[in-house]
Amino acid sequence: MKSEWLERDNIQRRRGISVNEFVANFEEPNKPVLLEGCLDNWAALGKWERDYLVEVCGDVRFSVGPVEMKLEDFFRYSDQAREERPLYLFDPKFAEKIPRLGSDYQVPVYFNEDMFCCLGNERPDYRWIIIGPAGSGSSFHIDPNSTSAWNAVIKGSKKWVLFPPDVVPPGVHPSPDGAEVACPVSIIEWFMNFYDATKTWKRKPIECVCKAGEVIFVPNGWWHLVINLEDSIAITQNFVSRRNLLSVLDFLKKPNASTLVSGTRDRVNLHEKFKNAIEVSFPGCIDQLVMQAEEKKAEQKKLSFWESATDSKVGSFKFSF
Ligand SMILES: O=C(O)CCC(=O)C(=O)O
Repeated sequence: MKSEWLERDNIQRRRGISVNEFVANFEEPNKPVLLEGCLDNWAALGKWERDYLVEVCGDVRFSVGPVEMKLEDFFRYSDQAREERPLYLFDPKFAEKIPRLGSDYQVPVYFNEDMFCCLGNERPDYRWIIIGPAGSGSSFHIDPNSTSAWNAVIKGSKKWVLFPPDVVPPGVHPSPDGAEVACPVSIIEWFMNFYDATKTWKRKPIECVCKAGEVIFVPNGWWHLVINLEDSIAITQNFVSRRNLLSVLDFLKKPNASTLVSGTRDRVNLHEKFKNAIEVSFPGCIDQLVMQAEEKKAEQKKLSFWESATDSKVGSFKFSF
């Protein structure tokens, strides 16, 4: 990575904020934030060194792209990986395979509301252990099923570039239904050929380096690219809260849900199942959110009428009689 690609750091950082502040300032307006100091009680932060992981689960097979590899073999591979697109370990069943790993971390308090929980065993994949050498990472994508996510770095560091939902990153071409995304072949290629273009854009991407002990909140619908600057270990979880429940339900209801919905075998029936499960676990919640959304829309319509009817700069009325 060239140093100029790491210079921009314009994410909002917070330490020790309350859940209400997080919801009001970041989750509700759907804005990314980097949270410091909220993993201080994680056993994983002190323990998840390579030697510990090899001792606990070196012979366990994890998902690495389309194949499964023993963790000790993956580390051996990582040691000599020099290619432009190194393999990346990304496993959604790590805590079921090795419950000890699952109990080495707790969901940060900001993300405790996780409404997919009410689907029990039928919930789509939602948590992953991520391990990769420097240079590995995730090319531009939007997270599945309109979920939001948090990503906690346990070892190493990650460079993030994020664009809001209505700004498609340069060099990225999603298919009309969003099911496929054509991107440059490697992350480095994106930086070499497209990063500079963002310098002249009015709406700059949000960027940061997330270090061990820090967590980034990735709001639903945001495009993001991540590259590991060192050998890294992280945990990520995707979730549904009251703030994105309606957009998740809309997503699951799309006519092409069978191609769009991911992380579960039951792609088509998930909408009905989830809606019914929400009605049982949180009665009246959907109706209340729909009402609030309609009120907000009406309020915005009223506001934009007055903005167009008045000259907002001088505060005077535009009409002449
Ligand atoms: O590579 C990473 O750590 C980012 C993972 C990610 O973007 C995701 O899980 O959606």
